[in-house]
Amino acid sequence: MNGDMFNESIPVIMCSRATAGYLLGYNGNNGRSKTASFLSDGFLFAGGALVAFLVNWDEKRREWLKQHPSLAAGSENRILMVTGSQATPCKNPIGDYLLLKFFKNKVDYTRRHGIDIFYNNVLFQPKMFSFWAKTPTVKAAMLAHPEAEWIWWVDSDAAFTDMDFELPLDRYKAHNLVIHGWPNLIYEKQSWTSINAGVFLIRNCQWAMDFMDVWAKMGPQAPDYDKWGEILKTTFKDKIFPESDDQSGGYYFEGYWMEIVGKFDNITEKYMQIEKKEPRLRRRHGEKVGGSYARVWEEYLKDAGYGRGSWRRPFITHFTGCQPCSGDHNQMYSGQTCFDAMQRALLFADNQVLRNYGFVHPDLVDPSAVYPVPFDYPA
Ligand SMILES: [Mn+2]
Repeated sequence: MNGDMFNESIPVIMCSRATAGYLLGYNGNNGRSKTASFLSDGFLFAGGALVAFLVNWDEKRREWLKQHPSLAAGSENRILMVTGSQATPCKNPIGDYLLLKFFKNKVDYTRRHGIDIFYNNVLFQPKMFSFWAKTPTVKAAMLAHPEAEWIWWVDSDAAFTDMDFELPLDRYKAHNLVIHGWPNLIYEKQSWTSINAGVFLIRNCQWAMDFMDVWAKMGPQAPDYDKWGEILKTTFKDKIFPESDDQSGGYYFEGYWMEIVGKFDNITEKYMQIEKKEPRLRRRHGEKVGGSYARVWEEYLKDAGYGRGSWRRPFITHFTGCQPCSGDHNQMYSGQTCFDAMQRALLFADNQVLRNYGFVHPDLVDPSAVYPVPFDYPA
């Protein structure tokens, strides 16, 4: 890796070897208190803000895991979900209502899959607002959670619409970053303007730390904005796994809501037909054992395909352009269209959750209407 690339053009005003930082605070079995400085590489001013930087994170993380064996077990597949929204009330009068429902949706998904979640409501780097707020948050989350191998950023305006689906982590073994839609961006347009990083999965490692810095510098204000396509192509190619629903075998790593929401009723109907045929899928079961039922589902979903044209539940539906909090939605569609679509997606997801509790929304329009369902529904 070319280390210089990350340093050139950062206006370094002050660079100190800070002694304060992240402490292991480890008490060894021998009774002697061993306290090692964990994040001791320093701070620098970049773009007018104080930024922590560190090196050798991979070694430090490995050491930390060695000292916390109970957390080391299973760490290779452990995910921390990170999401967030603004510190102040939404301008859109129903914005906070929507954000709560979107957050509930993520809490439902993560609870079902044993994933921890961090919801950030402040800017970790004051000059980095909106999209750029993600990178300092993700970096901080990496340090706060050495036990997690992956950080999974999911935008506040993205909803899980398949509560069973799990990330195929084995496909990403050789990669550090999984993001939607890059083949096209990297190989044809080499452009960052149209990037949609509403959902990405990034490994908790030094490469990712450095990448976050590079990424943060690619803001629209960056002088070397155009260079990034080329840099990515040559340097990061093998590190990045581009998930695209255009590729065979792809799925909605994140899907655009306008292509999805019209299909919910059909999908519900398809799944209902399968449930009527298969008694195993009608059995009321504990949330924590949903995985074994998901595997039964897969037997029936084999023919459904993935992504566009599939009748499989879309994994994540991203409401790009709807701006639920500010209400400044894309003028291509009305605010009501956005609201209805978000409501439908959230209720579509909630129906999958409520089933374990013995309830169902009769339609995807009214969030307050629920019916109790008998055991063995919908036999
Ligand atoms: Mn978004």
